[in-house]
Amino acid sequence: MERRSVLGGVGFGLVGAASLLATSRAQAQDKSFTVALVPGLTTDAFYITMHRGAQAAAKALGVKLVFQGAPAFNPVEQVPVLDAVIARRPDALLIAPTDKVQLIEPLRGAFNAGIPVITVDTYIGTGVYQTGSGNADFPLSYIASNNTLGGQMAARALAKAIGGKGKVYVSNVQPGVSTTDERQEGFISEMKKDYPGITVLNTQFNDDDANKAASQAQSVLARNSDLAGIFGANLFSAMGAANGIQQGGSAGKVKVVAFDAPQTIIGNIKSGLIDIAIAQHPAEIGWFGVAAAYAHLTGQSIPPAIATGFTVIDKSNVDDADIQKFIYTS
Ligand code: T6T
Repeated sequence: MERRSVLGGVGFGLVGAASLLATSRAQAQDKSFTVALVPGLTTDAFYITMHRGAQAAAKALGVKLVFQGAPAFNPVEQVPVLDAVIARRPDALLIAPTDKVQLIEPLRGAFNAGIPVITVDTYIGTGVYQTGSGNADFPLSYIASNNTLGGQMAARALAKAIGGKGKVYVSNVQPGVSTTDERQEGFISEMKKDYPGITVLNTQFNDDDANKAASQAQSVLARNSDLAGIFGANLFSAMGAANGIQQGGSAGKVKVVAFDAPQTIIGNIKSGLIDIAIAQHPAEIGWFGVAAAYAHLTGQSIPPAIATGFTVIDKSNVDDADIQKFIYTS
């Protein structure tokens, strides 16, 4: 009798525990978090790959992920998208701000609405957050490549490709974008420091338009028949510069170092049009973005900066199996 009642008790306990588990799972589901990811633009393989990494983390953590962005990389188109996202009151916001100054006030709107903000890829202000100083330290964390270092790496690669002498220039997006500003600064300072035989011509700004970057490459080439190399500071700048050089009949003669690694750039490395690509790890940025948001939403502390890595791709490793995961998804 005694024994039966004990067993009965255990049985009841198991049933009770199971229903408790089910209830807490239901409650957890009720509380499942929505994280919004606002990219620099939606059709860029870099942000598409970032989205893929974010989706993987969201799936693992049971987070609902919303991906909403503008069709072009500029504040005029990004801010209305951001406002619409804020109106939907996500539990946290991941965003790649398209201008380090112009996005401060729109993002303060999210902060004032109680939405935790984490910037991915690009930053606002100085990118140094949670310091208690300045007008743009309210985001919780900045998750990105070390872009100054990336620019320095590009300078060394281009200097090597052109034998340490000649004229080069940076093909860039537009001033005010934290990532590409830092790549340019890193590139120019490294050239000045270590390569006295290299002349860096004026930067050409293309508004993230590969066609514009291509015609600029042809114009610079027309003015400087001895042009030795170009640093394409992002995906569209690099693709455009390489096309311009090809159209100008100088493929292989003018060396191109690319930031970013979509399929097209990989193809250009194989054909010899581009010498080196510095691949960022956008999936890693997206993954850590969602993980950091989730950590914060569940009461953990998160670091104010998380640096993700690079993989340098050239002809020697472009077909290696372990390189393939760093090629961006289209
Ligand atoms: O290079 C990336 C990104 O890091 C940058 O902020 C903007 O351009 C890209 O999205 C590539 O197009």
